[in-house]
Amino acid sequence: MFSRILVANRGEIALRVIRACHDLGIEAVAVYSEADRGAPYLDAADERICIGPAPAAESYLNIPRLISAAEVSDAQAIHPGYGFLSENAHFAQVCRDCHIEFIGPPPEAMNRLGNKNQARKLAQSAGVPVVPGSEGLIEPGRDVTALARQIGYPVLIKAAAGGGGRGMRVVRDEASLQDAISSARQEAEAAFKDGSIYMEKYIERPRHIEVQLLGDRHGNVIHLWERDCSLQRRHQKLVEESPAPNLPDEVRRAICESAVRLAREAGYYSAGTCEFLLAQDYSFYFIEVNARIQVEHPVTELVTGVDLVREQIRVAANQKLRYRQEDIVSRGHAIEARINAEDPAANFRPSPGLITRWYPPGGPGIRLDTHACAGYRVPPNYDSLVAKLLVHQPTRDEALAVMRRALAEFVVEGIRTTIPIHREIMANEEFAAGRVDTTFLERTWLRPE
Ligand code: MV4
Repeated sequence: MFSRILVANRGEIALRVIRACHDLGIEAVAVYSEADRGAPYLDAADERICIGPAPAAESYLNIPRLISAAEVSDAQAIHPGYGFLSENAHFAQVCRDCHIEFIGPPPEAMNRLGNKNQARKLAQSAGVPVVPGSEGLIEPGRDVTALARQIGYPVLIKAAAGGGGRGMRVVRDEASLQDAISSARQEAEAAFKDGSIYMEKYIERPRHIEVQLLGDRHGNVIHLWERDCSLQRRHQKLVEESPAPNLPDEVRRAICESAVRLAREAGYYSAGTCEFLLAQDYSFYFIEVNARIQVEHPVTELVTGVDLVREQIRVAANQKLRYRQEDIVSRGHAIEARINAEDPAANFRPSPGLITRWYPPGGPGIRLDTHACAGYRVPPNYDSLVAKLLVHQPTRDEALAVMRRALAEFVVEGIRTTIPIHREIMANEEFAAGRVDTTFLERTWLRPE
């Protein structure tokens, strides 16, 4: 087992990894940019190394600086957290070449799953449902009219180099197909310097269901059930929960077992998440794999009792999984609300600055993963997440009630946060009934962009 791990990230996930290291008796080396100098969470680490100025390219994304920090601090492994370099296959390879263990999946699996077309083919060979579509890119000159008829309207034109919903176009009838194809190609070329596009059946008002995976380096892969992440704003998740409400058990099992088949096919290990679209008729379709620990991993930790970050470290140290699939039982209901330094009343404009008052909730069944406190200055340079408020209760109704109480207690001054919109969401009857799909927020609250 490692004696020292370098945590190549910042904020709440850096603190989360530091805690997992300490729970395993491992020393943690934190890195920080000038924008994070003096941040209180850094005091939790055993050593702190400044890796550069505020811009991420010169600090948290700077591979030579991270490798140097690991070498000067004698760290045997690096945990990338999420975001930054967490899904960068080149970084994972550089760690391997420098004999520093990368705590995450192998670069080969990252490459296989990072390419949309390869991932789709892997899914098909693993018997995992994919959205009916063009089976690859739409090359100029292809008979798109026949293709759209074969798929069936409405169809969705997607930019191959896009992601997070960028460069998508819904086409509901043949008359508007050609214009949509050419404008989608132009937009993709302008936005991504790559005009490649493909076509899929458009799934109306889908839910976003994702499956937590955990694999070791001895061929064992298990799932840790699903999370419903449908409540999003512009492809940024705001609320996640498990189990997914109103999901029949046989569908739940089918989705989770599909994810395990795909992970095996990809030779995946460490923690990862398989994302699916769930249609209104409960048919489901693979969309992508997130080859990293995710922001919302505590939702799964609460309902299964498994410490995912600690298991990632054990897997990286070549240990076999301590769990068999039958050991993973989901108990109760967990909900996470992402507390971002943003102002919902100002179209979620970022709201960095000094936190002058911080009164967090507590009590039975509440978990608050945060690096913030009174006196902490939220820097403007990075993502706006300042805390994850989680509730775990025997039933969803009880989890909702405790979440409402926790949000009512939570006082933050000096910056604006998403607490007010979470209070409204948790009071919304559609949400309370578990009838939320990915269009919920824009239909219920948000002005169209
Ligand atoms: C779709 C879709 C409907 N039909 N594909 C958006 C980002 C990318 N991860 C996949 N996305 C979608 N792909 C087909 N064929 C609807 C979405 C989508 C979405 C998916 C998951 C979570 C939130 C979303 C918000 C808007 C659209």
